[in-house]
Amino acid sequence: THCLLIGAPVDSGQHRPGCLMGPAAYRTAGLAAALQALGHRVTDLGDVVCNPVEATSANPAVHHLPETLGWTRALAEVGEAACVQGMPIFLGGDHSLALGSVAGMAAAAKAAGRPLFVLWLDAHSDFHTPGTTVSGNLHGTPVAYLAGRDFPEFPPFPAPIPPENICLFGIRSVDAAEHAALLQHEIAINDMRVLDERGVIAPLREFLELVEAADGLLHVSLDVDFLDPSVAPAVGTTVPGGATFREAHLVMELLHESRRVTSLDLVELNPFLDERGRTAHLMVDLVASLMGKKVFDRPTRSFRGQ
Ligand code: DIR
Ligand code: MN
Ligand code: MN
Ligand code: MN
Repeated sequence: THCLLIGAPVDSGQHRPGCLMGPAAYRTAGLAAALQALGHRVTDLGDVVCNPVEATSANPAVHHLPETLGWTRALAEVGEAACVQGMPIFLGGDHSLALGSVAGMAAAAKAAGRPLFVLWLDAHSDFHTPGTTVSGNLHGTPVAYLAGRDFPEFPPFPAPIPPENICLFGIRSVDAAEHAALLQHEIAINDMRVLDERGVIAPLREFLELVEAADGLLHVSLDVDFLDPSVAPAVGTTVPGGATFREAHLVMELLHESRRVTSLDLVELNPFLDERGRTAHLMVDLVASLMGKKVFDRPTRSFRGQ
């Protein structure tokens, strides 16, 4: 695979400074070398630059709207262009970057005449609109944007993604307005209760079978807080009870085996909240699993006793 690294030092979708250091942390933790070691070709497109777009929201809680609009436009453009060359990997940056990354993937999918599917690995449902957000943090809105909900301040989403093509996975923090809106949509909601009961394999395979049956493209959006804070502490919005190290690697290995993933976001890493790049290294290891590395790369025969 030709991997295209797209630096997205987005810090405007929430209030705690630090996500802008994410792209540098992934590079420092050796993301490119890890991909090359697996036989992939890597091109680092550098960091995207944001030109703010003047605008105001009807909801006074919404902050940094001009920056977020600027990132959305720039990342959609860079992402759509990158799709033609290979697999875009967006190095965030807070999750508001997905307003742009998924818009770019949707435009590319539409041009290619292929259906786009989205797997959202996150503690949060990110299903607010600019009208319903209470925190005003636009990192809590991208799923609503890609599902085609009301975003009057934003460019129309290129090809809204049908709810049955969206899968929320690992969620355990949903605000009241998000909950009410999710009940109106047929989005697959694999919250932690479902994963406790069924494990990660069955629900993920069900979704991957839909992607396969439709010959779809698959965008994966990996929020650091999908993981339990005990293994991934460097994120501003930790929520207890997340995916374990083993569950997260299993998800990545299943995704690799599906051969379906065509683009990826790495979001919400705040390297300032960490020691020695621990969380950045874990994220790099997870990307390696997604791209073909086994956690324990034993020869197959050692499992067969010969
Ligand atoms: C909360 C937290 N639902 C909000 N959201 C996210 O502020 O809207 N935290 N995405 O990571
Ligand atoms: Mn601020
Ligand atoms: Mn998120
Ligand atoms: Mn989150």
